[in-house]
Amino acid sequence: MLTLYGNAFSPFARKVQLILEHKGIDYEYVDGLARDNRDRLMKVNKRIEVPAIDHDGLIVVNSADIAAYLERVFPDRPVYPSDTKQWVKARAWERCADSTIDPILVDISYWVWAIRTDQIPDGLLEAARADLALIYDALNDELDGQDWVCGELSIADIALFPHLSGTRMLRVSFDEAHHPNLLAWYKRCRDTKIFADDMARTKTFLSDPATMGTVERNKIFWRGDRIEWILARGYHDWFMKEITDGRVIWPEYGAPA
Ligand SMILES: N[C@@H](CCC(=O)N[C@@H](CS)C(=O)NCC(=O)O)C(=O)O
Repeated sequence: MLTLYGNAFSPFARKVQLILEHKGIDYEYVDGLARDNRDRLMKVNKRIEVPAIDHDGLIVVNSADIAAYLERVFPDRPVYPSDTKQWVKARAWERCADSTIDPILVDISYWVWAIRTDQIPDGLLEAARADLALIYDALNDELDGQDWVCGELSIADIALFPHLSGTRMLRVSFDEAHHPNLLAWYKRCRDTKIFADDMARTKTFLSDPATMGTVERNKIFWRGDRIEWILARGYHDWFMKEITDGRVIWPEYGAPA
């Protein structure tokens, strides 16, 4: 039996769920970020982060490690390209989604879903747009003449889609006229069952006040790359105030079990 500790709002958990769906692997689903499941999640991941999987008692955490594990144990319908150059490229885009796009989008998302009385700090949205524009340009070039980022559908598409599907709501979407290949790719994803199902799950989660009520929305969970981006863009005073105002949740630490 394989259990996924996921969350329909987490791009990392969505990435893993997309891989499970792509490979046709049966799994049980637990919303790991629902308050009631916090203790259960902590038992499998000391950082209290989703995604995590429990596969017949073997625990794997961190989306890239889970993706590598699933590819190893369930090699059918691969998500990593067999060609070495394409493999390197696919890993690079997965890493870009995980550690460059995610921090930018998550750091500007707090004024959309968290319970706050303040406004987004001046210039933060513009900084996000400028940094994302470089990525959109590169992705648009990558997609020139091909349907998927690395030729065949791969981890690159699977890692990028959950992030890019949120950019319109956050008002930092790519420019459709300037990025036609990216637009065509995005439409192609939406027409592909695993991505359509993923979007439907997230939409249902966000539109249901009952599920939104199960997650922490007063304090914000901060970690590595998301702190790096907010500091690199000069918002250290704002961030310090978040800490001193007691609005920060830090990950827990522990050795691999
Ligand atoms: N490096 C991790 C990052 C996972 C991560 O950031 N998870 C977030 C959700 S997107 C989380 O569980 N945060 C805990 C919380 O919000 O309470 C991975 O790739 O799996």
